[in-house]
Amino acid sequence: MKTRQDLLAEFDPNGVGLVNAGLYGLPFGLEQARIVLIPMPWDVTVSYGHGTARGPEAILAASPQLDLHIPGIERAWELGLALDEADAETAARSRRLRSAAARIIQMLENGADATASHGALYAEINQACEEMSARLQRRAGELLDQGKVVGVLGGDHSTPLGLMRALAERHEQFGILQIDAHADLRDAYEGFAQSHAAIMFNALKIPQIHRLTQVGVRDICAAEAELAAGDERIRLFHDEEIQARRFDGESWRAQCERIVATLPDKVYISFDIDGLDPVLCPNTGTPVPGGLHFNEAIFLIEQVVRSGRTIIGFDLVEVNPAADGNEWDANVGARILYRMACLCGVSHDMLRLTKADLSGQKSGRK
Ligand SMILES: [Mn+2]
Repeated sequence: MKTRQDLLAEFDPNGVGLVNAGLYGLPFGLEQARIVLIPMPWDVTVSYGHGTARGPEAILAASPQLDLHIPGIERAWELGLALDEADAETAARSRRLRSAAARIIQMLENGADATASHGALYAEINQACEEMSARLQRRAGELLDQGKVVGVLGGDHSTPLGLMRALAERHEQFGILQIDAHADLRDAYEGFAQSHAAIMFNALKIPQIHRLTQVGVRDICAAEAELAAGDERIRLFHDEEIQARRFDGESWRAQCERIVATLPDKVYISFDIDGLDPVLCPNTGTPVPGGLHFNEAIFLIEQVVRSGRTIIGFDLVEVNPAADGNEWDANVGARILYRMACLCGVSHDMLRLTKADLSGQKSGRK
């Protein structure tokens, strides 16, 4: 079997990204990979625009477009990043249950009590969601036990719960940094226990998760705001407050320092693409005006890494390819994913940051 070094010796990072090569045109298989991304083509409980189940394949297709060089990260392409094979059962179930769920969501939107009349269908969907999470938990556990760092590529925001659970079996405590337009703190949504809008409510049931830091939230219901205010594990950085502080002259760096200070040493990053300005994700399921810009999000993650914290896992969710084949959403998603994976690699000393931190402050990171 070829090693990662063998493959790198043959690899030209300046070459044309081959469309039939792996993710980003990289040569690594699972054996050589140090970071493995598990695709989760699943969007059963999506309430508004659907299609995020096609996110992983769209990001894979858009990924050879990227240049692999990242200014300030030494030989980033050497990280060893690979995409796991999609679980065919997950994709098939999502397709089948998605249309059933859409029917009952439409009934709810028309004022009918579908939870009463369609109890059996709800039970089937809720069970399928639980099984989806259990399958991911098993697969992520296998990869973690092989020494890989694992990321999830959704799919909707319900998909990474199984990875969080697998990490909780292996780490005593960790925190989540969530970049998202929504708080996702609903106690079930539209009758679905594992709704995309309930992911952080469900994550907080995992005892090992003792901090949830939310950034960019700007669409939040009263019950979620009450929960966020009353749960001492939650730190909410509302998008409007972030912008207002900037209008008043507080730098993004200073804000990032306050955000990073809320996080423990081990950090899981849950990146909902709708946390960004919708200009960068026009087709995402539930877009909201406002949000972070690309470089602000990357800078925030970089500050997490520079602080010496370790990114123990991550996800990118809710990337929704346009129905007309426009690659923009997937292009942005592919870039966020690559940068996040490489910064995760830096936090594990797999890669090295070479650019100076312009603040001049010493960082915990070599
Ligand atoms: Mn979300």
